[in-house]
Amino acid sequence: MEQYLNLCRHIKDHGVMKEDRTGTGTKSLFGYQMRFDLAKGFPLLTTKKIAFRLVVSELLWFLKGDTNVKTLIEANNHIWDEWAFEKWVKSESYEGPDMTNFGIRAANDPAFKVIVDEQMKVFCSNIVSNDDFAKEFGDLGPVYGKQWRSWPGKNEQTIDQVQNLIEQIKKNPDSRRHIITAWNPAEVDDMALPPCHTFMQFYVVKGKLSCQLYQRSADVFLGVPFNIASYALLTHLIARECNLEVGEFVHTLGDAHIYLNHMEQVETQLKRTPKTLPTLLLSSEKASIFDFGLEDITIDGYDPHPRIKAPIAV
Ligand code: UFP
Repeated sequence: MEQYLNLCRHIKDHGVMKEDRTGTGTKSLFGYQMRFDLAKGFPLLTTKKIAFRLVVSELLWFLKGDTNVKTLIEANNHIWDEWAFEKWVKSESYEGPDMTNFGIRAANDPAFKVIVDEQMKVFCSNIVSNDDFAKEFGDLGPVYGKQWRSWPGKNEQTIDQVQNLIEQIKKNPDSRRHIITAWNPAEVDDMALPPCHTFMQFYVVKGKLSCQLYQRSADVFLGVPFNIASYALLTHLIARECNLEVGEFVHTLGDAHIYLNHMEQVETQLKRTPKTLPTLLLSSEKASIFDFGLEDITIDGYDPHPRIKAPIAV
């Protein structure tokens, strides 16, 4: 994963200070590309521990077409909580302490973070125990799952981009139109977070499937290692379904940034030496990508350096 460490170094050395929506501040640059040969091991970062089970449960959630955090929270995956929580604390139903700009305030004020964490616990337990609450506040709007599996088409019909992609890769591998897009301009404003990984293209040559992702906005410390693992896994799943070997994952970034409150963590990571990449194991029993469950996807030989904590910019 030298590619990833090179990206961190490149932003450190050549990035420019840039203000951002969250008020945190970043060092940023525009346009960068990494390539990962998936035959040479699964690209799960080894210079800090990544919770692979979270990558798996999120990807399966996308693939099922789900857009409600309830499923994720039930799988003990809390990566989308902040986005749903924000909707709740801004609503009339919310009666707790003031949560205006809770993300940046919690990052700068440990006492306030305790209060946010308490409210977040209340939120998560409401989501799990109360179906009406989950329907109203758990839904993130038409985010990835909706656009991937049921993009609103003509005459009230929906388009299943994932199913279509698989069919086309099987029928017409040489096509240059193997595309899935999550960026739906008509619906972006209704999403809790406009898609960061916006557009992917697949490519088949010599029996190998490659995938290129265009990511419009990339939180290099927290988001990117996760995004690499997620798309590498998606490429493996689709390759398996189409009887192909895996080729490369090509990761193209738009605004590639390191948040200023992640700089120290990045330095820690740059001092570490990468280890051997793990291997992905997929159950041979499931016929279709849509049938995969958490237990069918595991990683072998993952021996990373310890976890590094960092606040998420909301
Ligand atoms: N972000 C990622 N990867 C993701 C994801 C979010 O890096 O998969 F969902 C980061 C990028 C950015 C923030 O720092 O989240 C989104 O903010 P904005 O919409 O202002 O780009």
